[in-house]
Amino acid sequence: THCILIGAPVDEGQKRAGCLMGPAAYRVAGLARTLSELGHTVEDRGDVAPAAGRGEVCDNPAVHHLPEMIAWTEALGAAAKSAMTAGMPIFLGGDHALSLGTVSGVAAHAAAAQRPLFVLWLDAHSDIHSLMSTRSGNIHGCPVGYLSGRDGFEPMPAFPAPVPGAQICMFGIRSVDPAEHAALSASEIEVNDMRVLDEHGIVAPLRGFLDRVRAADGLLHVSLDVDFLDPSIAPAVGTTVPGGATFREAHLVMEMLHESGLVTSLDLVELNPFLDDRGQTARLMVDLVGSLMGRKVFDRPTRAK
Ligand code: DIR
Ligand code: MN
Ligand code: MN
Ligand code: MN
Repeated sequence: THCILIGAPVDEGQKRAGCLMGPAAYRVAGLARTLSELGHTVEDRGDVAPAAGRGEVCDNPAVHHLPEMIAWTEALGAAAKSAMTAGMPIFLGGDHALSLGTVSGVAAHAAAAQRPLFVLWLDAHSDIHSLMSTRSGNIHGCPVGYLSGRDGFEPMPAFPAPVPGAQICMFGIRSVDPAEHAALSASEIEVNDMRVLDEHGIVAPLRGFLDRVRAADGLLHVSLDVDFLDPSIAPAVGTTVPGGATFREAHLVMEMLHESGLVTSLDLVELNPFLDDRGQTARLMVDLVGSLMGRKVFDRPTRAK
């Protein structure tokens, strides 16, 4: 695979400064070396820089940094769309608001290629607010609302080719606001909360989703929020929630994604290196990308596709 690293030092989608150091931390933790040692080619396109904000406002006074986020969304959308024609983009975040832009570009590419886009959301949070429903005003809680075509995003640019709920699947969910609960209930989004993982594990629900992607000949965008992981193994995130995915569960997700051969783009989001413990979380995230891109102890017997 030709892996295209794109830094997205977005810090305006929440209020705890530090995510802007994420791209540097992934580079220091050896992401490029990990990928090339697995036999991939790596192209680092550096960090995306947004244009200046234009002073846009919306009707919810809680929302902050809207002009900056519109500029990020436009710049990252363009970077994502162009990278999709050249290889597999890996976006180094940056808080989760960056996905408004990355998924915009990926969705525009999918529409042009006439392929359905599927989205796998690995997160403690469902991130399905609109600009009108968010109480915190933190736009990192809004990307799924935006990419699924929810109302309430004016004056953001309209999302190109919204992703139908039936093509969105979430894992690891354990913190959902009331307005998000209502939006999820009214959607066809598959929400695998932690209770589902407790009862059924990772394998059966994830296999079901991947089989649907394959049957539809879809593209698959994976958005990996650090807080998907349990805080005991991944402390470097501003919004830790107890009871997250374990080390083994997270690697299992990544190995299954690798075996599926379906992943066409990846976000790494919410790493706040300022909160890390000697690079532990950055290294874990790089190791998870290693598993996603083919690192394993032994080959598995091939499963009939
Ligand atoms: C909460 C927290 N739902 C909010 N969201 C996220 O602020 O809207 N935290 N994404 O990481
Ligand atoms: Mn998130
Ligand atoms: Mn989260
Ligand atoms: Mn978060």
